[in-house]
Amino acid sequence: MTEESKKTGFSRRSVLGGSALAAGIGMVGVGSMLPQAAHAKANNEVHPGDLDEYYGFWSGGQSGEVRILGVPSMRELMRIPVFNRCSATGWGQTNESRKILTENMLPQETAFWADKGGIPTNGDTHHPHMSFTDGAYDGRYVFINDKANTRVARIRCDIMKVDKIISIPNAADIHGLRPQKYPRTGYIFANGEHRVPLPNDGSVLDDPSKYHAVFSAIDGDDMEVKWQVIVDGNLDNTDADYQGKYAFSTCYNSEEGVTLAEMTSSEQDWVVVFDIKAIEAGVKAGDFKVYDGGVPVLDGRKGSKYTRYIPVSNSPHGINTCPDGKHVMINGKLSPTVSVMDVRKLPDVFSDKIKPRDAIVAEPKLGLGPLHTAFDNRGNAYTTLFLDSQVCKWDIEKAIQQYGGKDVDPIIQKLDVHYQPGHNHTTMGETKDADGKWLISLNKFSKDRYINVGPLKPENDQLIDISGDKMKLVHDGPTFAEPHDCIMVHRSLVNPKNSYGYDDPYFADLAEQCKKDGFESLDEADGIVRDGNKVRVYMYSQAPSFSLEKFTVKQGDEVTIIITNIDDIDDLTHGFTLSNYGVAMEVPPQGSASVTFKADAPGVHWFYCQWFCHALHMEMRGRMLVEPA
Ligand code: RUQ
Ligand code: CUA
Repeated sequence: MTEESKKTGFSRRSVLGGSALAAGIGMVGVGSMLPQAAHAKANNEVHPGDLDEYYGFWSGGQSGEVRILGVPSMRELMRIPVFNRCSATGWGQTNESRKILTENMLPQETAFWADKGGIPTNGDTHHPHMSFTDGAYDGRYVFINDKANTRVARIRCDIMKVDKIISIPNAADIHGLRPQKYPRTGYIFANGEHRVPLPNDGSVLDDPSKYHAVFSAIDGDDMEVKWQVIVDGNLDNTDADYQGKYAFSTCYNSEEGVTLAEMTSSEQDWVVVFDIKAIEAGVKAGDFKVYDGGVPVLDGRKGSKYTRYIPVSNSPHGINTCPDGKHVMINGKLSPTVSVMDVRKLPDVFSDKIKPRDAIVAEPKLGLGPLHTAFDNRGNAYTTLFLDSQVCKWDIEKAIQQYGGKDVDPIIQKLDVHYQPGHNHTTMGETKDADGKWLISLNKFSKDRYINVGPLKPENDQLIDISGDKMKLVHDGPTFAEPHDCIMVHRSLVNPKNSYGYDDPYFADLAEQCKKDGFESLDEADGIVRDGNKVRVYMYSQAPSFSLEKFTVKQGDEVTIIITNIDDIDDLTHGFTLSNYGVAMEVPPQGSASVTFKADAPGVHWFYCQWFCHALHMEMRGRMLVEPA
């Protein structure tokens, strides 16, 4: 029983365990009897008109997007389309987004997608992380992985849109992703989780002994993969130190198996530590091979000078660097323990002065299914227990003392969460500026916490007040599939613009084309340019009208619509929807958007603005007249 449940004499498990009892008192009754909810102090309330203190960047999991939530209100503020198609904004359809989605594909991907719409329309985002300078968030970018199609994307935080997407060669299925924290980002470290042949061209198929997992270092400034390292085992989650020397990844498949039974057969797996300086020297010295994408690939398998393998219990999962800059928590998953690695011992591990296992300085037994650990600024760690459906708060120093033989208990409190937490996060807790105010538990199941919406239930992200001695659950927040992970960044560090500005690099191609077509600038471009069967239609929009009330094209023309929004007041987005052509896009303030399609349906087609922008918004429309061929 937890602290809370002791007070009232029943536990959540005993209530929910008896379905007859639950049915008898009704779910509303159960909810209102939950002790934490009853005693929650409502300092998470953000009153109407008041602003949140933190930006939360939530991954959207298999929805392929990133979401911005306000914390502590937990209001969803925005969705940033990344690897998905977005009906509202035209992401995946506009020429600008399609360029970003395709320009850094590998040649074989371009060929593969050519007859499938040109781009994958799904993604699986897990780990959003902001760029760092000197161990602190710097507000420039958020990076995110795509496990489904082996990509990494970058979001510009001044406009909250993706500006780069790259495909990672040689690796398969990017899972763990973290930026370098020091001196700056710098590298984005990305784990290819699944082992595949290298090259994966069909010459090797059902021979897993010839498969590899590959670790990648991407330059966050130019978004190019600078080097890769082949490892033994596989790569799950990753993190970096606060010194700029090492990165480390968990491996749950040291067995190098391809079935569940094989992958879980051994009692021990490991964490692989990468020596960044040694790898950079290896690249300089030419100690690599090149497979795909022109990237240097170093051999970091056992015995290599670039890596060390630190044994930990079977199937570790999350890895989290503590804001103290010294400790790294390796979450046991199948083991009830968290292994604490001291980064100060790593130089001795690499020089073979001590055994790899000697870098472990504590291993508290916390409960069943530890997956991820978060931190406050008072020396405490918070670990999710997936199987126990709890968050465990524990004292790092006491865990180290206990490992040294002292009779102390590091566990401070276990709080029930609902249900099965994966990641958890504290405000600013993944930086040296951890502030110990809020903890989010990203629970994989909501079960009975909300009115029933059918067989597919939302996930449940719970907000926990950690500012006092005890954790207090204060809010349940349903989310759609499936925020794996989030970060919470103080609002003082993020400074988005209210409008783009016509000279934004986002519109560079359009600006160039509009000059070639004889217009002064995008905000003045208005008219039709015919170039064979290619027609470019320029217009600008100002509430409540488009500068063109109609335009005429011929059936079969390839039409490009280029629209610039010249409204210069805040929060005045227009849209362009072309009816019965499947065309829709966002036209942002002081910015442009373009889309290209084939005018193959003759007749009258209304285009209209789909952002309610004005009292005469309904009248903000015009006609495309398509002459039959
Ligand atoms: S992993 S639930 Cu994709 Cu971040 Cu741990
Ligand atoms: Cu512009 Cu509605």
